[in-house]
Amino acid sequence: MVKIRMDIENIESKKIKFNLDTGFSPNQCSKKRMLSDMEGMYNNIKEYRNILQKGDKIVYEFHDLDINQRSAELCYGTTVVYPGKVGDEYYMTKGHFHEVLDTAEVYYSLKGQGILLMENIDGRIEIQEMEPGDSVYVPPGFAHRSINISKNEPFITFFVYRADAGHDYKTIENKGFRKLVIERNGTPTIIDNPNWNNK
Ligand code: M6P
Ligand code: ZN
Repeated sequence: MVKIRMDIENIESKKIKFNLDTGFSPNQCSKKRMLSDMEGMYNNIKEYRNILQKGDKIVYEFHDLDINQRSAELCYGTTVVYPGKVGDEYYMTKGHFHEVLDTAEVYYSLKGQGILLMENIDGRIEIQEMEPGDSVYVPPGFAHRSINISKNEPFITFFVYRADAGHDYKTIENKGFRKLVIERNGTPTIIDNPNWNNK
């Protein structure tokens, strides 16, 4: 690599390395979501409690670089969703709308097999399967959830969104997504959420 001497003080650009294999950045801490943080997210509550009783587990972790939350700036990072299921439902992120609803997000998949589940406030559902090298554009107004459908490897994505977008979890916490992604006969299957909006 060319060593360029830059004698500019207080440079504003950032260069951050994300390991292509693990998705992690050697010098950034990651936020962790444990199974105990996913109360009410899984359809099979009995199985959720059974697993939790045997000990908490990490479901996913992500770098969400704290950039100034201004509309002119971008927030970006990586998410690692581990392989696993609660009953027949795959490990997944909580899922959220953006507080600034009319903002988009881009995902780029580095590893694993995943599904990006999206839903807007009118109930329009979009589903994109992702494998390494795929990018998906989440349009403004859509809630989004990353789901790991791999058998035994993490689903790793790089993401970027408008830095002031914010995260609105309440709608998903209260209603859930209209669709669930489960494993049926060994195959990832999309089904209607039998408990949608009746928590
Ligand atoms: C995504 C990004 C982040 C998000 C993270 C965890 O990669 O959209 O903004 O925080 O995954 O997902 P969630 O916030 O739904 O738990
Ligand atoms: Zn988002």
